[in-house]
Amino acid sequence: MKFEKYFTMEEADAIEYAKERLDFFEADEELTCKEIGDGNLNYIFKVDSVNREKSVIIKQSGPVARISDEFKLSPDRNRIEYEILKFQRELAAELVPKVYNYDPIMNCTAMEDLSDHVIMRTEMINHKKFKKFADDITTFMVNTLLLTSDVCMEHKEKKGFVKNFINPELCEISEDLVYTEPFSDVNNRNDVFRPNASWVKENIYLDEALKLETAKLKFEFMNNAQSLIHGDLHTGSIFIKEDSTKVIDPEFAFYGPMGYDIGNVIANLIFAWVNADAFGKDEQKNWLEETIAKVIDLFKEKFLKLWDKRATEYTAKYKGFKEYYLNTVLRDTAGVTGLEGIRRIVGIAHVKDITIIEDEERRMRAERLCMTLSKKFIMRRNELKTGRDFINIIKETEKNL
Ligand code: SR1
Ligand code: MG
Repeated sequence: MKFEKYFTMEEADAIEYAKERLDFFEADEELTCKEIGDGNLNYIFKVDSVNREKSVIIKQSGPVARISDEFKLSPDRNRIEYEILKFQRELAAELVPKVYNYDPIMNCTAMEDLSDHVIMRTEMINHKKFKKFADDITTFMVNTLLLTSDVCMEHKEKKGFVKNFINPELCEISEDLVYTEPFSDVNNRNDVFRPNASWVKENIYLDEALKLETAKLKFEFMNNAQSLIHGDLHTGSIFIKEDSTKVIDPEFAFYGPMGYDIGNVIANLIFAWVNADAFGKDEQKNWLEETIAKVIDLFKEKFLKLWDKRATEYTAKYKGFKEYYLNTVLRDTAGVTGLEGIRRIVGIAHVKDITIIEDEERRMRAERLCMTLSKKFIMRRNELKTGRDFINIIKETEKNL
């Protein structure tokens, strides 16, 4: 009876829920539970068996965001997340966790416990390096993005997906927090590091040319139903260990531009790079530069190969079209790299890579480095076609700041 009407669970409720509702533990098994979520939106319960090495994650969506109850959110995001995880596992098997159950009343999903992995942002702040990352994340992106686009999917089926994964409230969060508020001096929830306040005013809020480009990119985000994108592919949405990468948290998923996911990955690698710069970790910086370049170049290589193998749309096979299409994806990637690079500094939702820098001078430099290079990614997005081009923007900014 207890779980027949929605309520926000506590740890003890999650234990009861696991016993009553999941076909996972024995009825008399002794269980423990810890709420381990540190994201902006949801509650994550890790339920463990005391005597057996068995555990499960129960992720519950509340009606408001954790970060602030100003964000009222449809718990339908939990359904979207469950269905997307199942679907992405078909497209990119080992790179996505297993999901066991979705409960539309309690708005929760039970899924594989990935505690042997660590959140990638944490590992980046610990200045760790992961050899397989560029290969894994590009496989994930190429498979989930290209195979859900009109290039490969039957068009009526794809339109059904567009409808099923319409995600207006979560899209509104991105439209506001990524595309609008960070560039506006009024009507925003921005949270600017005080020593950089006048810099932000002069270089972001008053830069009309930059603002025009962000408007173009916002309309691209709202109107280009290109692929079933993850929608929030930052290093906090990735679990990692030496030989394995798992992409989690696709609750922001909807049909949007491919470049949104790729740009998010690149921007968050840049935050790690800026953090490594602030702490003088040169080896980490080098690895990050190589990885950023590899993500772009491997994405291109795998994308073109998969296109040849799996394109079904007749006109997509015309000579020169795939290269044209890929160039538009790279342009959007560079644009989103810049948007994410600015919004995490100026906007309400920060990243630890930057906020962990305690020294005021270093944090000022780190933020300005991010914002300056991000502006270039936005303004010069049409020119950036290779991994080297992306790195050149970073290196040139580093040299001149
Ligand atoms: C109110 S949610 C703030 C941010 O957290 C999520 O992870 C998304 O990145 C969103 O923009
Ligand atoms: Mg998330």
